[in-house]
Amino acid sequence: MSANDSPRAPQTTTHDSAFLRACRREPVPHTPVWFMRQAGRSLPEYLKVREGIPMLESCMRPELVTEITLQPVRRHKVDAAIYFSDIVVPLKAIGIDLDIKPGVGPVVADPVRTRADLDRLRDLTPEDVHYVTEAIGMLTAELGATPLIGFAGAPFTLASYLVEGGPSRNHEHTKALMYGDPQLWADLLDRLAEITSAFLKVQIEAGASAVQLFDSWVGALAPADYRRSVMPASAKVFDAVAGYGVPRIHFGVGTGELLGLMGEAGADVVGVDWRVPLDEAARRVGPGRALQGNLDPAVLFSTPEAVRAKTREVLDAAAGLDGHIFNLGHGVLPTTDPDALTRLVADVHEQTAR
Ligand code: 1CP
Repeated sequence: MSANDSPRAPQTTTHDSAFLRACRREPVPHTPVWFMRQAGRSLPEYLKVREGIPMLESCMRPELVTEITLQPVRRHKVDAAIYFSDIVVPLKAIGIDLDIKPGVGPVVADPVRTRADLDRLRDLTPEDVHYVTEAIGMLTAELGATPLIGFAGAPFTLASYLVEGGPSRNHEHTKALMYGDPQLWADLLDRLAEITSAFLKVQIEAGASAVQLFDSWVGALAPADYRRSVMPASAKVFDAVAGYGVPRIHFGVGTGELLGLMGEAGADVVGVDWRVPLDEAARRVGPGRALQGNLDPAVLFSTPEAVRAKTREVLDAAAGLDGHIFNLGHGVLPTTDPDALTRLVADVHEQTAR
């Protein structure tokens, strides 16, 4: 079966898909579902095709990217595909010396901490990421009516990896720079906003039907610091791609206190982690935005009955929303049973069929 002849197939075009309709806050035949980090992670078919190929290299092989992106669509019948890549791919593409270390994450050889370091962050051109354009061309041909979500890391989250040199719990070097040299920090985030905007444009022009900005670690900030030191750069990215008319999704973890500001930053859809119920999140985000979320990914380790009950809670909290895309509150955890994800998609579709 190809990715697009889903059993529930009254959708005939990508534009009319449940996912894009929900992003636009239009009526839907069922609540659409996809999962952050659905591509890769736990799937045995993913581990098989990745065998012996380093992560960053796999992101540069269009056939492999196409296969990995399609795997969860085939298996789980999710309502959208997410392009297989990583948030550090555009940084690698402009020549930053970094690697993705198994079991660790992105590691940057020479952290970016001075004004001279900023010069290493040159503009991204479409030629730098020609493999992305090729892979998206192949993917949209295979996906039929199933939308493809492109993505990028948000300026703050990218800055955190660049300044720390790798994954960080407390973001101490990042915050030291943000508070200690506000002008250098602002210039760094502005550069990253330009690179991120260019990377999202490549994906949209190649055929992505929506884009998500991952600001995974921005929940480490207080609202006043977010507003002053981060929001302008994220808003610049949303502005840069506004003209394409594709939905823009904005996601972070631990962002309960930031949801109002994230609503203001300009996205069409705000992603919510599991800590804030969606009805309360809607009050914080304000009108005119769809919401995406927010089942705790750890719930999937519980019994099928418990998963169903927690799913019902999410759907009940979302009942009055103007636009809901079902997702987890953060990415699929690496040891998640793939069957639990397949059951979850079927359950949400069944419970919300209109
Ligand atoms: O969603 C998908 O299925 C597409 C694939 C995808 C996405 C959207 C990958 C593949 N990475 C990402 C985004 C990403 N990368 C984010 C934002 C999403 C999130 O919060 O989960 C972040 C923070 C990263 C950085 C990163 N890359 C980490 C986290 C490290 C940390 O700071 O804790 C890790 C472990 C990676 C490596 C990575 N990215 C993707 C895969 C499949 C892997 C593992 C590869 C390997 O080790 O071989």
